[in-house]
Amino acid sequence: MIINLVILVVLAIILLTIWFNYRHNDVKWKEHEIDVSGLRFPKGFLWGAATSAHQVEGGCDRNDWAIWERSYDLNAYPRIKNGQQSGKAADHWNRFRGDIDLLKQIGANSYRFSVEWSKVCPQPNKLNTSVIDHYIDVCQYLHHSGVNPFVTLHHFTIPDWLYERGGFENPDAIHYYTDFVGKVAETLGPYVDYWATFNEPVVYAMMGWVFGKFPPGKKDLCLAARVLANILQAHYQAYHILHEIDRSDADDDGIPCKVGIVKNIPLFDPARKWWLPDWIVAKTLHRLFNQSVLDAFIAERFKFNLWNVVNFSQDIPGLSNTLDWIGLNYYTQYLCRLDWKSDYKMRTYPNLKLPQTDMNWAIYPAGLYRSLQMIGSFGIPIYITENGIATEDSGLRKDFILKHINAMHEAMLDRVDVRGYFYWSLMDNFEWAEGFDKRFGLYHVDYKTQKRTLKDGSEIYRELIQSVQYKQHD
Ligand code: GCO
Repeated sequence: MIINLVILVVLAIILLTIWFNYRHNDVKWKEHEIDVSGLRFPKGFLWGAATSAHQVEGGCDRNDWAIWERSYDLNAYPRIKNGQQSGKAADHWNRFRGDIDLLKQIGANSYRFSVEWSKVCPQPNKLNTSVIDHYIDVCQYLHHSGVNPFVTLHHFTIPDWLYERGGFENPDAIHYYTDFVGKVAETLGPYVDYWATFNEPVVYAMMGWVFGKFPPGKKDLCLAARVLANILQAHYQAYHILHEIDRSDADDDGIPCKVGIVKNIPLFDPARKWWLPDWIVAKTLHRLFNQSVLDAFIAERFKFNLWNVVNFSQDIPGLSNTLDWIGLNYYTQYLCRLDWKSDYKMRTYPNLKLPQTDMNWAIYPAGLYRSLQMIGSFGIPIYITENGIATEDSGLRKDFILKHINAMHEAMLDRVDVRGYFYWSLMDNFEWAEGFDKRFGLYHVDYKTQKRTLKDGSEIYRELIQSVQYKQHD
């Protein structure tokens, strides 16, 4: 009897492992034979670069990050590498015209940037009109340059007064956020059609409430779940507010307002494909990081579960009708294994057989194809809102750009509806807890002089934008 049971269990394990391997979608194509001039894109495809206010503007001294950058952990180490502070950053606040010219020089037709909540609302429900005037200037200069604005409303930072009130842990944040969104929609609506409500909610919640690397530096999965649920509620409300207020069609395409959310999709794969526990870890992390939020937009219920640590479920009625598009940030793949000594018994690490970026992220272009396939099932337009590399190596940057754009093109050939690609980032900037040392920019920034220089490895992006062909009809 016992022997039969053991045989049955072993058989089940083998069959399940075979099934996972069979279903695993590992794509391959000839990456070394990419012919840029052979790539075809739909007319109106958006080519651009992305930034976020805190990382580039400078003078963001009234938000949670300003507090975080000046604080220390329990071992008296500064929160940011080498005790760096964002300070003037890339001085984009003052240099935005020159920076938009840089976008033009590479042939981009769109720019993803964020408005800094703490500058727009220095106090609860108060609008700083001179700050809004600044963003209107940015939008007008973009318009004059033929560059489409793509505005992110929350890119990781919150005002210091909201931080003191518990940030997104506190459901009051929903009301403060939607008040801010309404004010921005009223003032920038005439210039902007594309709105991203939140950037990478899961990264935000994990880094701030699980890994303790971003403010508020907590380690509590249950709080992370609460933060995410509040963010999804806030997204739902912001979607309707934006549609109600922004009725002016800035780019003359007949649609005045297009609202989406930006989701980072890291790929989680088993370190050992023949070992079922690694598959289970990979699937568990995928469910936690990727599916939890994506599924909420289908099921109208946000579920966040991990072993017996967190078991969260909240209905969000109406959520399924609140995406006009979805933004994909794609950077890398993680290999996963069961590890009794690690937190939550799971360990992830980069595939060292692949080339690595300065962030120690493995370069895995096929992952872009796979994540596009994954969100392609939503059946709504997709924008790649971030994809890029931190490296000092020109060859690696060139290769990265070429292979990822090729992977995107492959997905489009397989009928995934991609409408735009934004390289992260336009220029070097403040990489959060990593400080200024990790250089993602297309343009190198000399922080002493603020001089920008196009990197050799970025030339390919300019060449590509200028040489790809456009389809007349789909
Ligand atoms: C994020 C953000 C960006 C980062 C970029 C590189 O994903 O953390 O959207 O602000 O700078 O992704 O890490």
